[in-house]
Amino acid sequence: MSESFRTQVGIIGAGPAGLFLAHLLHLNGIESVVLETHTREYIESRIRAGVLEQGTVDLMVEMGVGGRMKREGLVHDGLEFCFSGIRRRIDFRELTGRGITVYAQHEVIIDLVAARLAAGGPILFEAEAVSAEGIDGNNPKIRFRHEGREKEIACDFIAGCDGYHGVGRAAVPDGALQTFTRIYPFAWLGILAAAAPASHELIYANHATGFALLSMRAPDISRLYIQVDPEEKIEDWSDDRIWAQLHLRLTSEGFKLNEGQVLQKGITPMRSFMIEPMQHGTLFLAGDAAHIVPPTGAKGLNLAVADVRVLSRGLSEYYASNSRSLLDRYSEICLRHAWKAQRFSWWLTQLLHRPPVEAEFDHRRQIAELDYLTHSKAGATAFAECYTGLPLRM
Ligand code: RFL
Ligand code: PHB
Repeated sequence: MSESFRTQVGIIGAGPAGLFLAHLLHLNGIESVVLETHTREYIESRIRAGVLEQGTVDLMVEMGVGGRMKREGLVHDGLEFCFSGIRRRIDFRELTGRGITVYAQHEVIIDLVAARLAAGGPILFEAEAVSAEGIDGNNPKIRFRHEGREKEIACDFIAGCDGYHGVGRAAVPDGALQTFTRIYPFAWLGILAAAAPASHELIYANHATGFALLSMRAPDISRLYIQVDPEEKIEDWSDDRIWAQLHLRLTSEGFKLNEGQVLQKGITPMRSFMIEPMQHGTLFLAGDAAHIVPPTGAKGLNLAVADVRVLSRGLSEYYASNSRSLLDRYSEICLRHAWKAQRFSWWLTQLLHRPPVEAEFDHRRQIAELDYLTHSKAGATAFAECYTGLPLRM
């Protein structure tokens, strides 16, 4: 017989979705257990996203986990587009009254794990969920492996916060989910470098040879990306070759890229993926388990947070008044928000990357659109609204 536990909400995955959810539930007096395949050290050092929308920042502060982010996060009031050898700035603050904060995803994870442990809430590390069962009924279970044994958690609800490759989504019966996918014909090669960022704000570059992005993690650490073919191998990209492409693609008047030791590098494929609906019975899918956006719009982490804001409200309503009215609309509310972020991420991706066919036509079309976008107040405002984050309407 396997060991068995009971909780109110069983959460698979200690990424942003799972950890935000666990803490939001805790603040509403709801018990949960978080299962995470990896070790604490691994999830606290995994290099991922960097851009927090204002709504995510505000939520961290409200939840009491925003102290370090407020001190160390880099607040940006705008960003620049670089094209045809020039740079043009979009001022978020002036156009929308909002900004973004650059604060690494793994720092958010560090803050949330600390808050979770301080609150005495269980996170089981090196605990791999094997299956989610009984989701059509009121007593679902998660079976998992931990400390060399098979164990299970019985709960009222399961939150599948286990990313694109997780087991949560696989629990939904065949035919109950529709999936929507777009694979892009390019990937991002990203580096973390011990170099002072050459600009205070992010620079998104459209160059005839392909996309490049300058971002940062700290006053002495740059985060840089270039578009590459998805078949490329990281071994074929020496540091010199990467720097040469970054210099070329970010070329513009008065700009000088700072080089430094490359601390980490990797290639990430790009895809758009959505499922409908995001819930089935007593299972709710959140974050990358339900949708993947290309990184161009910097939306993935923020969407994960938006989902669990809705889910935690729905669960709080359920435990306070036994009503499923908000829970039953979970998928509808999240999808409405997520499709808008998907649309924005897709649009920005096609605006900035060099496609493998008819690239010359597209390049001229892209430059015309960037010229319009950065000169038209209406165009720039629409961009700034989406980049800093559209309101979540419940
Ligand atoms: P995560 O972060 O993948 O967390 C899922 C967790 O579940 C665990 N897990 C399991 N645990 C137990 N049992 C199982 N069977 C399990 N299967 C999986 C995993 O180990 C993991 O810890 O998903 P979540 O919480 O939905 O969060 C999503 C975000 O991580 C993701 O969308 C962003 O990182 C995407 N993203 C960006 N998002 C932004 O909002 N702004 C950005 O600037 C941004 N830049 C990026 C990005 C993603 C990138 N990569 C590497 C994909 C830049 C890059 C390069
Ligand atoms: C990052 O800093 O890692 C980053 C910034 C903007 C993006 C994607 C990633 O669109």
